[in-house]
Amino acid sequence: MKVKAAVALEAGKPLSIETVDLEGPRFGEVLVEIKATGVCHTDEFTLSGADPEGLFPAILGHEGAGVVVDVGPGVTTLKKGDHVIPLYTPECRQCEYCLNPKTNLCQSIRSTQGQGLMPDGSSRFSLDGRPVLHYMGTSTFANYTVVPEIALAKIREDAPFDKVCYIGCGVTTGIGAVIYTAKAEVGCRAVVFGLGGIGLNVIQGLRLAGADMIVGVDLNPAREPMARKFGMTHFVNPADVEGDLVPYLVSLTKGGADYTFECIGNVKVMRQALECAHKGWGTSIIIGVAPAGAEISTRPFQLVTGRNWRGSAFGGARGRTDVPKIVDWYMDGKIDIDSLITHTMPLERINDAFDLMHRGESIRSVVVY
Ligand code: NAD
Ligand code: AHE
Ligand code: ZN
Repeated sequence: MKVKAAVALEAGKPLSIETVDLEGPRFGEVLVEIKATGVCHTDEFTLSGADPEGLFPAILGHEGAGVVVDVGPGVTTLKKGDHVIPLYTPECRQCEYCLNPKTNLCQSIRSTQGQGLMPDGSSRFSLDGRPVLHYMGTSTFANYTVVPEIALAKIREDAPFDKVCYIGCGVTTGIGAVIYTAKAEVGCRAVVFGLGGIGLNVIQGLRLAGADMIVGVDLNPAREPMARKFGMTHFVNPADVEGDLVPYLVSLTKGGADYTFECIGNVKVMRQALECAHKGWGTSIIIGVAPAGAEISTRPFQLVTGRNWRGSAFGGARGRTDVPKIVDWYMDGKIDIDSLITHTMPLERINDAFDLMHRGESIRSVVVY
């Protein structure tokens, strides 16, 4: 079939709106009509050329929601008409990783997914007869996409696509990092670095968890009002701090934070986030994605003296199990998604979403098909 897609033809160039060919679903695959998709900083990261796994031409996008249109042979858990959220972290429920309660990183299709291919090693998309690669197994910057059955969460049918698409990445990543990865306790103190589409969800996760102190750190002062609305108790703009930021934050949190979250992708900030975690027990969680070649560093003494350095992908959530529950939290009014969706646009204007992100003017832009 012919589908409308924003194609990343090469790194560092705007997306190109094209009519591309999409083959139907093969064994274990599902054809999904994407109704809405968010634009995450990770899409920008890959488009920029900073992603060591970035491949071109490809159809980016990993924060979508839509409806099942057709299923391939062997598909048993989904049917035409089901509402779904594509999962860049699938959940096969059978691999060594899925069977280990310590991780959400299902590895059953990770290698082909990283090569921009479906599990059988081929692409369903093509343009003028030449293959176009998938991205993160989801490719939601197309109005129809093919996704493996194990990479689709079935969600309730009354949930609005243009809001719950954000649960496909940012909402789950932020809230999940607090609930599933940190397992933050009532009364904890936390510092959140980066108050964008991810960091603000970390803040609402901390509020859900009952944190006593939620410090937000961002260079963009315009982020303060929204962060306060979501539960931030203290705002710190590093540009306004005289001297080193780390001792300032250690003093503000009365000895260091129980939990810190890096939601930027800046390795210098990752070090600051570790070093303002409390001696003896503080845990720092890296969420931000850093460019190819970047490395983190600290004095090993920081770890010897009881700080913990961890990372979180997709908030530690197991998508087919946890995403429908997070959709329920939204529908029950337990979490706010609407306030964070600052811009919506048709696919033809998707490059505006990247411009707004670069200028720090949007929290989340959502493309509605
Ligand atoms: P965003 O652009 O919406 O937000 C980033 C925020 O960081 C902005 O508010 C910006 O002003 C602030 N910032 C930039 N440099 C700073 C600095 N030096 N000090 C303080 N604040 C600074 O991005 P986002 O969509 O929230 O994504 C954040 C990061 O998380 C990205 O690296 C993204 O790729 C990554 N991410 C990771 C996962 C995961 O599963 N681990 C999932 C989604 C996104
Ligand atoms: N491909 C990059 C890393 C990108 C990355 O870390 N992706 C996160 C999700 S970001 C969503 O916005 C993730 O889930 N990582 C786990 C995985 O298996 O990809 C690189 O550096 O190579
Ligand atoms: Zn994302």
